[in-house]
Amino acid sequence: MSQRSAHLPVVVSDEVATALAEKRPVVALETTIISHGLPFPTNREVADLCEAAVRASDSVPATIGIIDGVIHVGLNSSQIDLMADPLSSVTKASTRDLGAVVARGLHGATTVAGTIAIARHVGIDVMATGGLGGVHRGASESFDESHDLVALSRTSIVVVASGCKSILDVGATLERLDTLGVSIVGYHTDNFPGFYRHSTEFPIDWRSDTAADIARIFAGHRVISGTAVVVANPVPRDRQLDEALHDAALAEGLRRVAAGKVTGKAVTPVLLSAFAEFTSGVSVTVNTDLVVNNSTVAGQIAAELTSR
Ligand code: PSU
Ligand code: MN
Repeated sequence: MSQRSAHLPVVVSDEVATALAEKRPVVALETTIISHGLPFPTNREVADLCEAAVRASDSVPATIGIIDGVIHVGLNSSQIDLMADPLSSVTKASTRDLGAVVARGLHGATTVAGTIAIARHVGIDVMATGGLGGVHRGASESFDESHDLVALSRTSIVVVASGCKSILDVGATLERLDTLGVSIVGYHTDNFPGFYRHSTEFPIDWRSDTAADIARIFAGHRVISGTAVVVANPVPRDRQLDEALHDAALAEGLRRVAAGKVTGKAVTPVLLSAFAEFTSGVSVTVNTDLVVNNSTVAGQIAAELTSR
């Protein structure tokens, strides 16, 4: 248990607190993917699979979420049950929401932005997620860009992700990451991954084939820049979503968003659930595979960082 500010209650589990104190590797995991990104009961299984993957890489998982207005770093099993239960009322919490969720005593599932803010606050250097938020299609009209982008620009942390979600405008998202000075390193790839798809048409400048190399890059990067290093780890080709099915599901999702006049933080969950329905759950399997792989790689990078 650690309390850094009376105004923002943060409870770090004993296991995570001990690991951090002993400078052993820790990986932060988010909860929006559990509460708002994947359907029940798969979401609950994925939470366990990600933690197990981090452990298999000799690191300690720290799943982050807010319960009754208290931020927890290292949720226990029954707390993760609550996050996964569609009947519990869990607010999607980006950085801007943290103060309000805490002040109101609510439950909150943290996004990439919310998770890295908390992770940095307690001294965690690595996070794993599925796909980053980014610039939405049609953003020149809607102005819909994920706060994840800005959060990555001001948080010194490694985030392992399978690119940004393919529901987004990938090219515009990459341009924005460039503007914001966020570093991108392809893991075993020269192209930016396409979330449900192994790769996009967009090349990236830096490629790395080992966790030790990524740890070296971040160790230097963090000295001179306060931005994140995004490790872009693609889903294996033989596990990716079929391209035609992907494009048809995306068209259906975008149709639903337009027809329902969906805006703000509901857009991404509506698109992901449209994919799940339209693909009869295949997209959920792909999302599971990629986030578990990302957890494995994050654990390896965290282990390399602490052994430096
Ligand atoms: N990766 C997934 N599924 C998700 C997310 C990431 O595989 O649901 C979540 C993350 O929490 C990310 C959020 O920060 O989606 C982006 O939401 P928005 O576009 O509203 O910023
Ligand atoms: Mn948005």
